[in-house]
Amino acid sequence: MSDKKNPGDKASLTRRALIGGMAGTVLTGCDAFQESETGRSILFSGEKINMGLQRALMDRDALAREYSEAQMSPRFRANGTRDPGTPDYAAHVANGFADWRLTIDGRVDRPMSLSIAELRAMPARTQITRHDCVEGWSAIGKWHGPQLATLLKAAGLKSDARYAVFRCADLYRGTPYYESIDLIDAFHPQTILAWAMNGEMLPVAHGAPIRLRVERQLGYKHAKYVTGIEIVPSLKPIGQGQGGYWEDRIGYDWYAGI
Ligand SMILES: Nc1nc2c(c(=O)[nH]1)N[C@H]1C(S)=C(S)[C@@H](COP(=O)(O)O)O[C@H]1N2
Ligand SMILES: [Mo]
Repeated sequence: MSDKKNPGDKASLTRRALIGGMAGTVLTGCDAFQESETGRSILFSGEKINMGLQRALMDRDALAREYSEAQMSPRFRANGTRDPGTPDYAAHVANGFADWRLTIDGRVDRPMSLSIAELRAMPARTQITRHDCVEGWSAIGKWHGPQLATLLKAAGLKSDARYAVFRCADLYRGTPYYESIDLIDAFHPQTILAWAMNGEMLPVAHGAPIRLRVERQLGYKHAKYVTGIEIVPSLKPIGQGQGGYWEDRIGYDWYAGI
């Protein structure tokens, strides 16, 4: 069911194991975080290091809880955009997303453009997790797709890479939806680009043909209808600078960890 022997066992995912798996080709999430201005000021500001905060930060590689098939919600609500509804998107639906491309560019060594067939051919992870929307509902569903880490390792991050920005095909109230995460979440083993949900092709309402699952974060971070991933050194020039559609509009927290 999953590529981890025991996905619920936090001890099976030590920070060492996570870093070891990265083969030193890219900065690790934590190293990158500590090197970023924010990271350094949070971790090392003031006379005393706040050990509680530091421990909480270091725990960000812990796995989100995974559930059994029996625990899956009989109904999983769709929220936000339920169909991008543009002529362009309708054409993609009509031909089964055969021409959909996922681009990976920005601060990478090898910019990529992948078809859905190519994404479906990649090694994938399956996980049954609980989605928590900030509006106060939750649902447990099964997600399947390649780990984002696999794609980012293939693209190769440049040393100033700090965030992954997700571009979406839908306009929500006239503006393209977008979201962003840091490299700790980008390389988290449960961060996947899901192309299947509950054992079937990802439905339009839930973000077909691909959507982000970033299981340690609230629902609005889980970008649907993803067309591009841009690797950036800073979020300031993106949108209005707050890192996401709702962050820019109504001040939702950029870091929505759960
Ligand atoms: N592109 C895009 N992604 C999005 C949204 C959206 O409106 N557009 N809504 C977000 C919110 S608030 C939630 S709770 C989840 C809902 O995912 P679901 O429709 O699969 O339940 O998607 C998130 N990702
Ligand atoms: Mo949400």
